[in-house]
Amino acid sequence: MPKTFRRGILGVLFTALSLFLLSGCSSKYPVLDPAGPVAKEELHLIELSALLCLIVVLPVIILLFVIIAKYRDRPNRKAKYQPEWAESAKLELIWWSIPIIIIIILGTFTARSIFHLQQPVTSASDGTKAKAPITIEVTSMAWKWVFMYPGQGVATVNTLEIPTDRPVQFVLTTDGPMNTLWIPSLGGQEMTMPGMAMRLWLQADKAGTYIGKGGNFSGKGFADMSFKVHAVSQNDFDKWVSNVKNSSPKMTTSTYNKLTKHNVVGVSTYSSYPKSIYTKTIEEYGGKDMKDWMINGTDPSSMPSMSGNSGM
Ligand SMILES: [Cu+2]
Repeated sequence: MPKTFRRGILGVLFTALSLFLLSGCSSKYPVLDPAGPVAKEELHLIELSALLCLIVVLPVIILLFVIIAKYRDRPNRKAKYQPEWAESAKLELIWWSIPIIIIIILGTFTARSIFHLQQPVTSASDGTKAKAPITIEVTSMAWKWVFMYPGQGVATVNTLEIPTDRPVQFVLTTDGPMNTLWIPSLGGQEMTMPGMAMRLWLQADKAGTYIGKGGNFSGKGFADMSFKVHAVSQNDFDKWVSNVKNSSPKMTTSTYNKLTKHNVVGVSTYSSYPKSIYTKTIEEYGGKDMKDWMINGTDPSSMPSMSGNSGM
């Protein structure tokens, strides 16, 4: 290879590497810049699996070059030529035991986190005990998001307001195609499925505006199913609620039915909504045949305990 050509390749590689490293954990990559305890715990899992992968990836890449250098056929080759070589108990032991150990470590930590995240976070960002959770009922539609606040009595479309430092229990269903609710800054996604009330605990430590979106392709208007999440202090949240109550129109059953039509709409807020509409939607799609805890959307205590305790 001519020297200038080689230098050119090195230059390109170096630029690419520095761009990658210097871009850091900006808000362009919300998963790498967690704004709450759930996303933080999930980021730790991502980091752990990346590190464990390196245990395999690094030696493989190094060995590739070592083997090319050592075994290539050239005049002064010192390595033995062994075309009949087939088996080595020692090597087998190495390349079976390492992945098994990696899987055990990864499996243990992943299972621990999964069970842990089935429960609300118990402490606020300053280490004090977390406030009582707030429940938000989420309905994905073609192609919009409807959020209902049973505790506050208000509803929104394509915009989400949450208090900081307080666990949010999302209850998820769909009145249209399946989707997933995803707020990458706050944590991983959970499915919205007809006839079911799925649950997702999230919490924002920092006030700010985060991106929310659907993570599961649901047809033509899917790309427009993104919304802004405004995480604000409890005070500002209360102000927002009373503001919506005083100045926004009511969501009637006919408003709701119009929303279920296949179209893309903007942001709107409602001072009230038909109380039973969420449960009705779940029942309509077969929820009435499900077990109680799947449709009884507003009561977190009705969910079967998966971890047995929250001390993990
Ligand atoms: Cu499912």
